[in-house]
Amino acid sequence: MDTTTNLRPFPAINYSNNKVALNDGAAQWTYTELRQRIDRFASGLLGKQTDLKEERIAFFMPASVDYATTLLGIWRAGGIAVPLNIAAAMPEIEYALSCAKVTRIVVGISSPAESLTPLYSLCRGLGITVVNVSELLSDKILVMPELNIGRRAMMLFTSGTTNKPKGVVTTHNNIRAQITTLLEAWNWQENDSIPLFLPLHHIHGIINVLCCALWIGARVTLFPRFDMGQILTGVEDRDYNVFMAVPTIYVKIIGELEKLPEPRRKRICAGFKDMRLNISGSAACPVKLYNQWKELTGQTLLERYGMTEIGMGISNPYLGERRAGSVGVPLPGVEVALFDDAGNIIEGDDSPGEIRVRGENVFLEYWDNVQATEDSFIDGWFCTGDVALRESGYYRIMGRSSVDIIKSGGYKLSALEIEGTLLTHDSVAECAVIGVEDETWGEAVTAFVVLKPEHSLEHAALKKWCETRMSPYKIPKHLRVLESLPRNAMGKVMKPELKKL
Ligand code: MCA
Ligand code: AMP
Repeated sequence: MDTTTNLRPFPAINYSNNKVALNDGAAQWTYTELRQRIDRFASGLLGKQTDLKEERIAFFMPASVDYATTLLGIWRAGGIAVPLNIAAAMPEIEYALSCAKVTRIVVGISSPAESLTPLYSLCRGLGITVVNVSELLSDKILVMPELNIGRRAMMLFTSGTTNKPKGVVTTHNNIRAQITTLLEAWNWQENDSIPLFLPLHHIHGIINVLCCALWIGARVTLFPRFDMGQILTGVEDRDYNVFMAVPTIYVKIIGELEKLPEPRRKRICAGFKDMRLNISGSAACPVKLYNQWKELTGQTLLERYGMTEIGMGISNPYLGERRAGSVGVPLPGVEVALFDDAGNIIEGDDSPGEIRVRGENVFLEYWDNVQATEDSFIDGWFCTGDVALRESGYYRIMGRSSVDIIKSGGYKLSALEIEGTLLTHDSVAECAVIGVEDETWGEAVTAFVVLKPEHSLEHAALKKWCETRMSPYKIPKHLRVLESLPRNAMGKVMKPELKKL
C-alpha cells in the first residue's frame, strides 16, 4: 500500500474534472474549481511553512464550498481539522478550543453572523487568530507536504459517560478506510447526486455524505441546515438519487407529507421512490418508521450502525435483504464481534453481547487522554458500549451499557455533561438527566431536579437559562421537580427508577 497521502486518495478532486462537485443553490463549483480553491487555501494556510505538522485548525461554518475547501485544505497542508458545532454555546466552543489546543479558527462567508461576534471575543481572550477563508486564498500555489497515512487528520468531539466531551482523533488512513468501505458497500457512483443538510461536526455528514461523494466524483447539494421546503422541492424535481438522514428527519418528512395536498405529496413520494438509495442511521430506526416509509414511498430504508470512533461498522446490504429493526452485517474490512460479560467472543446467534470493532477504520486515540484511550480498547478491539445480538448473521441493537448516554435526533448526548451545567443553576440543589422515549427525537432529554429551599423553577425559565450554556438540542425537553432523587445504598441515583416516573 502507498503509505503517503496528499489528496491523491481523493481521485475525483483533480484539475481535469469539470463535473459539478458542489452546488449551494446559488452557485456551483466543478471538481477542477474545487481543487484550485483547496490548493490556494492550503498554500495560504502554510504561508512560510512547508508542513502544518498537525497544527489544530478549527473551523466554524455550515455546509458550503468554504467548508469543503477548509476541510480538504487542512488535510492537504498537514494540519488536523477540528470542525466546530455551529449551534454550540460559547462555553462548549471554549472547551473544544482549549482541549484541542487550537491555534487558528477559520470562518466562512456563510458562518452564522449572530455567533461570530461572541466567537471573535472568545478567541481574543484565548489568543486564537480568527481568519476568513477568503483571506487565505493565496495566489501562489505552494508544494504540498508528503504525508504518511498514519498522520493525524481530524478531531471530532463526542459525548460519553464523562461530563466533558472527548476529542476523537482519526488518521488519514482511518478516514480513507471509513470512506472506501462505504463506496464499496453502498455502490457509490460518479453520477450520484445527494443533498447534504446534516450538521458537519459529525461523521454522518462529513464522511458518509461529503467525503464519500467527493471521493467518487458525485454531486453534493449543500444546505446550511435541514430546510424541509427546499429539500422536498429538490426531491420532487428529481435532483437527487441518494438520500441519507437520521430517523428523526424521516419522521419529520412523513409529518410534513401528511400535511401536503395529495398531488404534491404523490410527486415527492415518487421522487423518493425513484432514488437508488435511502439510508437511515445515527440512531435506531423504529420498525414502525421503516414500514411507514416503505408504504409511503416504496423505498426500503437501508439502516446502518456507526460511531464517531469507528465510522460505519455494520450495514444492511445494498443488494439483498434489508431487515427492519436490524442494522445488518459487518461492512467490508471491518471486524465486528459480540463479547459476553466474561470477555469471551459469542459465536452463535441470539445471545446479546457488547459490540467490539477492529479494523483500519477505528480511530487512533482520544486527544490528550491516554487513560480513556487505553480503557476503551481490550486486546485491540474497540469497545463500543452498545449491546446487540445476531439473528441469522444480522445484528440487532438491543441498547447501551450506560444510562448516561442519550440519543436525541441523532445527536449523542452525555447526561452527566447536562447535569454538570444544570447544577450551576442557582435554584438547583440536585439533578439527574435521562432520555425518555419519544416518537420524534428517539429519546427526549428529561431533567429531574431537587430545588434549594425557598426556590422555584419553571421549565420555560430553565430553557432560557440554558440557551447561553449548551447547544439547543441538549436543553431539557421536560422538567420534573422532585422532593428527592431515588438513590441506592451507595448514594447513586437510580436512573431506571426515574424512567418509570
Ligand atoms: C433540534 N432540536 C432538537 C434537535 N434538533 N432537540 C432535540 N434533539 C435534536 N437533535 C430542537 C431545537 O433546539 C428547537 O427547539 C427545535 O428542536 C426546532 O429546531 P430546528 O433546528 O428547527 O430543528 P430541525 O432543523 O428540524 O433539526 C432537527 C434535525 C437535527 C434536522 C433532526 O437535529 C439534525 O440535523 N440532527 C442530525 C444530527 C446528526 O447528524 N447526528 C449524527 C451524529 P426549540 O423549539 O425549543 O427552540 S452520529 C454520527 O455521526 C455517527 C457516527 C452515526 O452513526 O452516524
Ligand atoms: P456518535 O458517538 O454520535 O458517533 O453516536 C454513535 C452511537 O449512535 C452508537 O454508539 C449507537 O449507540 C448509536 N447508533 C448509531 N447508529 C445506530 C443505529 N442504526 N441503531 C441504533 N443505534 C445507533
